[in-house]
Amino acid sequence: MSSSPSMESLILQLHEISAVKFGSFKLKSGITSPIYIDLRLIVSFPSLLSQISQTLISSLPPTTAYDVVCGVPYTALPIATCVSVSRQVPMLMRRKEIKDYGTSKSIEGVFVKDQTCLIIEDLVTSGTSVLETAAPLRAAGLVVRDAVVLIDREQGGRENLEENGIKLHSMFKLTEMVRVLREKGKVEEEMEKTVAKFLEENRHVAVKAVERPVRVKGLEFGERAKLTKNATGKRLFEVMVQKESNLCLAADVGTAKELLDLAEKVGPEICMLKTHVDILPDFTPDFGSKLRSIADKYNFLIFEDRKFADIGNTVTMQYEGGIFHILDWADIVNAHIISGPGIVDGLKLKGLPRGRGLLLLAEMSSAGNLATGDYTAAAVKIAEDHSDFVIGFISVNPASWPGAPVNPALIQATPGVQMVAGGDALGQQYNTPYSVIYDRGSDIIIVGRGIIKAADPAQAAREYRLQGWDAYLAKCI
Ligand code: 5BU
Repeated sequence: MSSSPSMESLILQLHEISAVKFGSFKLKSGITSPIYIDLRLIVSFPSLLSQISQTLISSLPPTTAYDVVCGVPYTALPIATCVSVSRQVPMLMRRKEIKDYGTSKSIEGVFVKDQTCLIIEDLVTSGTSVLETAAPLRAAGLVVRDAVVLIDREQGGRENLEENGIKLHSMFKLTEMVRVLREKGKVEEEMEKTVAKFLEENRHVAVKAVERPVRVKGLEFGERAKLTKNATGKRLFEVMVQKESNLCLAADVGTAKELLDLAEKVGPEICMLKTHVDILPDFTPDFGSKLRSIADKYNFLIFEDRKFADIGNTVTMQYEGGIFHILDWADIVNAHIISGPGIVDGLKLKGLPRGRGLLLLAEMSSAGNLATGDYTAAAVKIAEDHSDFVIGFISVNPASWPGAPVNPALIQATPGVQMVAGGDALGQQYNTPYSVIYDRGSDIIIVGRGIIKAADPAQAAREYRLQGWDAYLAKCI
């Protein structure tokens, strides 16, 4: 197949500016490659950048329809910008990091649900970065069907994207590029053969890297509901199935009024709402009944994150009495096991007759916490011994526990979740919804600031719900 003169000229220019190099290069994956492509350089050559952008977009089949474009950060951002400006198509930007302040949005720009977004990328190897950009776009309600790329390294990206419903269009393939450079006398025939051999040997390496690990098919929530002995645990599984939601909102807002307003907005998206009732300065005795009626309206459970930690006798009083009367309105509470199994007996005494459920803190999300190893194992043992009342765990990486997965009747709920991994200034550690549910074996994502601080918490909750649920579905396949 011969390349057009304009394509040949682009390839020669890329070689000219050393965006394409031959030799021996260690790639991020650890593989040594005879060819290295660095398209970040093109920002320094505006005329080339403009030509590339024009040729790229013209290389799409004329039937490709799109309302907006989005470049994969960072190298493709200037290319997408040029396309947007020259074609007068609006652009979106996907954040790689989400700010802890301001809007906390993962997608910047204006769009409406069901618009079609074309993804623009510089180089595709396995397709992972395109998928990482497609996920939040899709979670926000956009349709992603096509991705256009400057160079396809022919290492499985096309097939991988196809499997995920994305058609890959490339301006040229790596082998074509090397052939043109050889024909123009820029590389020796020997090097062309070396590159061809390298591609042949590594054709599927990249795909393997993004393939899901082989794992035992996860039991569906509906099946697990039948296994649990506790009425609240059963209900939680059922609500998750009914609402297609494994999202728990951590409603850590400043006042009871704000909390109730937020519950109204986010209610349709969540299976559970988590409170810290002792942070509400305007708490009144009717708080519980008000929240309860919102929970009934939108079909979610209430989880007071009280983290009981005392001896059995004391916690019975803390659970039932005081100002908050937690037992009256919270479906679920949680407890540390530092004081031993007596704490479960104490809480059970009050909670079980009311049909309530308990989560045990088997792990924590904060840096340097001590809930690890034998402590986690002790939580599992106590849960098994009290499975009439204990409905599951607060956990971080239950897939790593000895004997994992543990009893499927027990639910795993994980805090420390945001769209982008990272942390806050006080030791909180974040993982993404996908890694929490799929890789780390949890069931429920607990999200606070990722939703509360968003400009539109209901929309953000929807994004988290879709991501969490997609990851759960992937686990069931
Ligand atoms: P964030 O804003 O998404 O970081 O809020 C996390 C919530 O989960 C917050 O209410 C914490 O008190 C809660 N949490 C946690 O972050 N880590 C833990 O190990 C446990 C609870 Br237990």
